[in-house]
Amino acid sequence: MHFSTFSLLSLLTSTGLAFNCTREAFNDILPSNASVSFTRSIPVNGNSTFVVPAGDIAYPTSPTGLQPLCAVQINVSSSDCSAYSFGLFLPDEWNERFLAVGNGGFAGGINWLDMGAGVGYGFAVMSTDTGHNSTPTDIEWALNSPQKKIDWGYRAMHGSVELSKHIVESYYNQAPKYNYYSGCSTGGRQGIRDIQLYPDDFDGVLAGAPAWWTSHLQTWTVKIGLYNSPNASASHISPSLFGVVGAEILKQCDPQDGLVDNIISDPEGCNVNLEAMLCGPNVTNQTTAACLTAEQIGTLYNIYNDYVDVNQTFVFPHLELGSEAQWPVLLGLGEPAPLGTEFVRYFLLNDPSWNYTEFSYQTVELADQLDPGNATADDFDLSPFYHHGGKLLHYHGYADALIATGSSIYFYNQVLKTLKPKGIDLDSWYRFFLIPGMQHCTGTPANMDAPWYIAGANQAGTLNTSVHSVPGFCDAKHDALLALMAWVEKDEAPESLVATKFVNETRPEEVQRQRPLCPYPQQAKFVGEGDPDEARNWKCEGLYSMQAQYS
Ligand SMILES: *[C@@H]1O[C@H](CO)[C@@H](O)[C@H](O)[C@H]1NC(C)=O
Ligand SMILES: *[C@@H]1O[C@H](CO)[C@@H](O)[C@H](O)[C@H]1NC(C)=O
Ligand SMILES: *[C@@H]1O[C@H](CO)[C@@H](O)[C@H](O)[C@H]1NC(C)=O
Ligand SMILES: *[C@@H]1O[C@H](CO)[C@@H](O)[C@H](O)[C@H]1NC(C)=O
Ligand SMILES: *[C@@H]1O[C@H](CO)[C@@H](O)[C@H](O)[C@H]1NC(C)=O
Ligand SMILES: *[C@@H]1O[C@H](CO)[C@@H](O)[C@H](O)[C@H]1NC(C)=O
Ligand SMILES: *[C@@H]1O[C@H](CO)[C@@H](O)[C@H](O)[C@H]1NC(C)=O
Ligand SMILES: *[C@@H]1O[C@H](CO)[C@@H](O)[C@H](O)[C@H]1NC(C)=O
Ligand SMILES: *[C@@H]1O[C@H](CO)[C@@H](O)[C@H](O)[C@H]1NC(C)=O
Ligand SMILES: *[C@@H]1O[C@H](CO)[C@@H](O)[C@H](O)[C@H]1NC(C)=O
Ligand SMILES: *[C@@H]1O[C@H](CO)[C@@H](O)[C@H](O)[C@H]1NC(C)=O
Ligand SMILES: *[C@@H]1O[C@H](CO)[C@@H](O)[C@H](O)[C@H]1NC(C)=O
Ligand SMILES: [Ca+2]
Repeated sequence: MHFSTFSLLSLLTSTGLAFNCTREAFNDILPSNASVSFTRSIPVNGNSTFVVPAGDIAYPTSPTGLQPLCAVQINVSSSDCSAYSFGLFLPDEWNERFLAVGNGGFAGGINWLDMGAGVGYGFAVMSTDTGHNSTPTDIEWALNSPQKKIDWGYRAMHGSVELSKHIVESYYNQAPKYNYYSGCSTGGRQGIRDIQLYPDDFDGVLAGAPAWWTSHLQTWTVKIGLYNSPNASASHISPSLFGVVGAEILKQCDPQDGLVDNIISDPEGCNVNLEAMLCGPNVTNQTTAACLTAEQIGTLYNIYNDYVDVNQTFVFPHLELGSEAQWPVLLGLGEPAPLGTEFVRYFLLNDPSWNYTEFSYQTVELADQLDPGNATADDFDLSPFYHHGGKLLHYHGYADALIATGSSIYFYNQVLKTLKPKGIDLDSWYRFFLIPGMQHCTGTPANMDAPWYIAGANQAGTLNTSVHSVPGFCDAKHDALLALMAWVEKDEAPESLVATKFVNETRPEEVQRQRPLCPYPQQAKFVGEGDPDEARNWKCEGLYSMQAQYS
């Protein structure tokens, strides 16, 4: 397979700017419900750091190494009792394209760091604070605030996109030729929700590990936390044992995918014997044990099986074998995690005194029924986006323990089931890539070392604050955003994407491993000879194992 190299430089254009980077100039072109909070110039030959304004608690890290640009923050009133803000980077050397980036969890804040990665390509880039100011796991802002929930659900994203396009067109005297989106987790949900409601907003959407199923995902977060709580019960697995479980699962599942390489490439295809971890007679101290009791093995069964409730109703997929390294986030607290409990308290019930002991399937049903903020991105009929000519590139780590990977498989299959009967094949405009061994949006367990870096949302910032794209491999074969652009603009569909693992995750000058990712349901297979750490020795020719109910 061949990929033409996407030449970024040929896209860059130095355009005559219509006005200067001043508050007054921007205020002149805004509607009456919007106003400029500030403007700031990153000058030629000056300080190339955009220092994040104090108070952006969700995204405090400042992007560095920026090109000369104009930064502007706009505040938009969205109802009598709500407002959202967004930031825009407008580079002097513009690639004539617009990019919106997303958020994470329930965070309220402008994601200036991902904007910095985006502007590195030459995009005019936007991020919205979604209408409130909070960390990802703090949901108190939603209490009795239906308008803020709508802003978070979809309104702030769409409104910011619309107004940004207007500003970009005014500033450069030219409308963007193409409009893109890149986000992971809640960011993935925001992109998908937006094209469900406003199919003309974007020409290309890069959606990672989307938190699309808000009503089920957040309630499952409570349910899975209950499996492993409280600390004192016999079935509780203390976080000190998660590593023991992860090591045993890796030992059993790594070879079953056909290659011993410390990567579980096909977790659904692993026949696992959990009882191999059962303690013998002499274990007295569960804190120091390297084994599990029968009750604890029972908890593992719950975790590795789908959440199915009354009348055999499927609620949410299970966590995958190989996801253990990230279990502390939802399973290590001795009680369900705030992403679940705070959702029910503040987002769903508006009842701060709700206790997780009151959780039942009725909580899930209520979440489905109310769907506060219309956040849940479950309109599987994406045909309007298809008819717009849009392309959707979707990915999910196979070792993600925050959003079960199966929820992406389920989403893909629901879209397939909805559109194939209408005569719309997905392959020409929607492709989904599983990333074996990747955790939530970024990273891989220390005992796995899987290649995962594809320049998706949140990824560049893990290397350093001035990186964009895939250092050393800035092309459509390795960079998912460039792949999306090639698909949209040149109709070059991504037959595969090469994921990269940099040495120690922090040394972009040294590659440890590269391996292709294949469009679902295809799986990469080692050709049998050569170095398995080189992508060219792999081919997309197998199929992932899968669970019947997800198809
Ligand atoms: C921008 O500012 C410069 C220097 O202050 C000024 O000469 C120029 O006329 C301004 N441009 C516009 C479009 O207002
Ligand atoms: C320049 O950037 C640094 C961060 O690298 C920041 O701390 C400093 O305040 C900036 N200086 C000016 C004059 O903007
Ligand atoms: C935005 O404007 C509203 C009033 O419409 C104000 O209450 C709010 O504090 C402003 N937000 C920011 C971030 O400036
Ligand atoms: C702000 O005003 C514009 C123009 O009047 C309108 O199109 C837009 O819907 C308004 N936005 C919000 C969030 O109310
Ligand atoms: C358990 O402890 C007893 C008494 O110390 C010892 O004889 C036996 O070998 C131990 N069993 C195992 C499996 O270690
Ligand atoms: C178990 O071992 C831990 C760590 O060595 C120790 O702190 C704890 O007191 C022990 N518990 C019991 C019941 O012996
Ligand atoms: C389960 O099925 C029974 C029998 O069809 C029905 O009466 C009941 O309402 C169902 N329960 C739920 C929670 O859907
Ligand atoms: C449960 O134990 C963990 C340490 O393993 C501790 O951090 C946490 O606070 C405990 N949770 C509760 C609810 O007691
Ligand atoms: C919920 O109830 C349990 C059991 O009564 C109690 O241990 C726990 O502290 C309560 N949690 C909160 C946050 O109220
Ligand atoms: C959610 O969407 C539905 C259907 O479009 C609409 O009837 C409802 O008013 C919306 N609710 C909110 C809170 O936006
Ligand atoms: C990677 O990190 C480990 C532990 O921090 C360190 O010992 C090792 O030297 C690092 N390797 C490289 C190539 O930087
Ligand atoms: C970040 O990584 C890039 C790519 O390797 C490198 O060129 C740059 O010097 C690094 N910047 C910092 C601040 O470490
Ligand atoms: Ca393997």
